[in-house]
Amino acid sequence: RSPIADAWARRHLTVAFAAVFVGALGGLVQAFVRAGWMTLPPWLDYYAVLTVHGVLLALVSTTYFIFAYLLAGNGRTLGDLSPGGRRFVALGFWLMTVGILLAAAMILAGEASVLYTFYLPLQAHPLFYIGLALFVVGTWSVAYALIRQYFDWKKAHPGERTPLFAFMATVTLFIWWIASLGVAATVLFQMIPLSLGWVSGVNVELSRTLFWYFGHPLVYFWLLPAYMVWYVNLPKIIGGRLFSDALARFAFLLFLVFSFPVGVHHQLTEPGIRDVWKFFQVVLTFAVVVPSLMTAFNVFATFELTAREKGHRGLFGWIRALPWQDVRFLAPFLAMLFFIPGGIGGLINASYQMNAMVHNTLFVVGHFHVTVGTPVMLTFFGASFWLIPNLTGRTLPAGARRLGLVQAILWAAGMLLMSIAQHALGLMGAPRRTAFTTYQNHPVAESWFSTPIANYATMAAGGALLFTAAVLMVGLAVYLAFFAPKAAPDRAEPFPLAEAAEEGMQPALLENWRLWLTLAAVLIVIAYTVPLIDIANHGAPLVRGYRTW
Ligand code: HAS
Repeated sequence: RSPIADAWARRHLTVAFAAVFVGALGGLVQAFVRAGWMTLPPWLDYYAVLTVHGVLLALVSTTYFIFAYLLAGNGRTLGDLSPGGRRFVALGFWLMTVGILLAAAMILAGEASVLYTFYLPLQAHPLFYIGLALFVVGTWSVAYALIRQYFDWKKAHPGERTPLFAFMATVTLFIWWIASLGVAATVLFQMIPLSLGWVSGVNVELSRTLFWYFGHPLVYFWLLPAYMVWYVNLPKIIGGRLFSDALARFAFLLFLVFSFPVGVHHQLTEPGIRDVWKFFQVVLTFAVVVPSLMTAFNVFATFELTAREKGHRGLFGWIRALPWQDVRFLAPFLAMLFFIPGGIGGLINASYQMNAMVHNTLFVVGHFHVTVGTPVMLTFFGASFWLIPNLTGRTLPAGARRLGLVQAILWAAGMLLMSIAQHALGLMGAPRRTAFTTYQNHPVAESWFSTPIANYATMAAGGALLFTAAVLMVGLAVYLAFFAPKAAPDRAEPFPLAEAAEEGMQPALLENWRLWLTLAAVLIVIAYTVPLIDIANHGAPLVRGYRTW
């Protein structure tokens, strides 16, 4: 056990689940408003609710859960935080928390209805941006402590293979560090000066490009910890070993190299970036799909290998051997299934021509609910069933396991309804972001969006199931943290850490950080230098902010 890291992991989890609760409530309200089932009171703006929903679920709950998981896992594999590391984690946690409280207060006050992408020229209150800046700096501090912990261990154990968990945590945190430089640049040098009135206009295309340089690797910062659960924890839960440790490390390194030079695939419809660079980044987007396919192979091979080792035969007979009644397995497995359409949707988005059809429609909203909303969130929910009791020295009672199965199935059912409706509505041209009220009661729009599937009511019904599942999850998290039976020392619910099936040393190449970080830097320079010069030289005239408050 690692008492210091565990205490900080518990604090991070508390914020994560508080954000899940408020964020899910925002989602429910929004789906009901779109379906016309609810009218907001005049003092509550639709876009403020949408911003709360996106910021709390996509940015806050994920980041805090990820840090909790990485702190706990590094503690189990590398040992506890050093006194220095502890100071960086404490500083980071409080900076993040003060920052996010400031930003959330501004959103709730209706002074920052800029959505979770907070693009310019939409302009929020300066305190919103200052809050965001504090949040980002705070994450750097926690990330520094964890990366440092990994390299200290490596130095103290020359020639030894680093633990897979800590290796993966380090890749994930490097991705966060390098990516967040982009968002920090636009917040510090464009958004804060504009909102304080220090400058009269900003280069919006530059801001969007810096944002998406951050925004796409951000999705891998969310995804990779879910992959860690699949690679490191799940094989142990099913009683087996990971098919290939080396392949898993290589997949993570490919994410480190290919996550960044692809952000322009979010800007395919924007002027100001030449086609050749859009094409180049689209090609690299298809490269970043490869490590996900490698993951699907490695994880599925692990399932099959484990079941066959236990004596199950036949082409599909081994599937029956998987622990379907165990929420610690079922929730992440359902999450994986959702990533199949999630990945296919990503490929559609990334295909230059098809993007023109789906961009800025509800299809994209459907896509991110079957990526971050389910593969990531449902995996985190499933992991909570061992992470929370492990961190609080408790057991996981059978009743909680059963309710966990109900939670996972409710979430999956709700997401199925909602995301199918979103994809279908998007293909029929329903816009994203736009409040439904702007075309409500228009007879053509109403008849167009009223088929059984492509229907706002189907979407809202899914949203209601999702909200129920979120409340159940938060209730279970509170129960596991405070009310589940206390265990004798070392008898708490274990933190499952699997071994790998293959033996022997890894190729040294896989831990040559200088090489992989240099490759990442080279690709970033190639993909972004000319587009940024173009944007600076020939970009649109400086634009005044559009104040949302
Ligand atoms: Fe995305 C927009 C392209 C992955 C999140 N994406 C978004 C937005 C979000 C988001 C939040 O190219 C909206 C941003 C906004 O607000 O504007 N995305 C991709 C591509 C991938 C991808 C190519 N996205 C993600 C992940 C996300 C995420 C992961 C969150 C965690 N995305 C785009 C594009 C846009 C976009 C464009 C802009 C659209 C626009 O115009 O605005 C790839 O990484 C996907 C690769 C994944 C796979 C799936 C592999 C499957 C696995 C499951 C294994 C299953 C098993 C079980 C083992 C190819 C690993 C099998 C069991 C059996 C029984 C068979």
